[in-house]
Amino acid sequence: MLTGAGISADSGVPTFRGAEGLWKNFRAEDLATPAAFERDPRLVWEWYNWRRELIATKQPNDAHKAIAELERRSPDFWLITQNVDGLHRDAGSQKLSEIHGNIWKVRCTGCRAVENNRDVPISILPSCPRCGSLLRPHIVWFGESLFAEDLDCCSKALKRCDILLVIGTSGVVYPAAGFASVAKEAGAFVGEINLDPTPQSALIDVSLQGRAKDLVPLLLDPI
Ligand code: BV8
Ligand code: ZN
Repeated sequence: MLTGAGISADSGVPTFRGAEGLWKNFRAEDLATPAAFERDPRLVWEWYNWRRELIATKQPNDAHKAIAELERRSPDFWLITQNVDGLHRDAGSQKLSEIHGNIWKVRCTGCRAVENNRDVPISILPSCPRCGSLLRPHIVWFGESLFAEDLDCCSKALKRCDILLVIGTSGVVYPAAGFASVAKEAGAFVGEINLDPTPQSALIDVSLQGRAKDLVPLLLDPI
């Protein structure tokens, strides 16, 4: 399975390209970049702190829970999520790749140590307890490559899966936006659950329009 921000929308987490996704009139593409952090780490940390405070109050919804149940029922299952909110893990998913990172992890810009950090609010600007350098969110920003182990794991899963279900993503951010065609070329059946049509809808075998919290749990019902 491949998920995006739309699966967390029903938990109250703003999507990226929906109207409510803006923060102080900044777009994610303006703030989630190494250059933005270089230029104004305080502003970037204020944005992440705002999202951490918001996400800290949110719970997984029925779609997250249904995916965790599908994992338990499936002998061979993998979840690729673009979301950084951690709600799939909170719902019980264990076989997953958080390919854009996790908002509850920080990485030291000096010694590169990665730690869990649940401080809400997080001190701005946070420094590494080991070496004192500035901490950054352990998140893949625009212009940064995904983590090699995630790319490898996703490639293997996409090429061997019988079915790929793409849920709640607008399909504009690469390389994730190309994953449906990777699976399709490898012979998989590809389904989509989304509120709106996406650039991938044309190559998808079945595209269901609706809310993830309503449609994903139906996958658990025997036909
Ligand atoms: C990389 C972390 C290469 C930040 C994010 C081709 C190949 C490779 C790269 C590129 C390429 N073309 C362009 C690029 C550059 C760039 C890119 O794709 N830009 C886009 C804007 C054109 N890609 C990158 O930079 C990637 N890096 O490949 O680098 C490289 C190689 C070597 C060396 C150096 C570099 C890195 C991309 C990762 C960026 N980080 N997140 C943060 O979160 O703070 S991306 C960000 O967008 C989020 O992770 C989010 O998940 C992701 C995708 O958005 P969606 O999840 O789809 O959310 P969106 O709001 O767009 O859509 C929600 C959908 O849900 C909608 O369709 C809506 O209808 C639907 N919906 C809403 N409610 C519901 C619903 N559906 C169901 N139920 C509902 N209730
Ligand atoms: Zn350090």
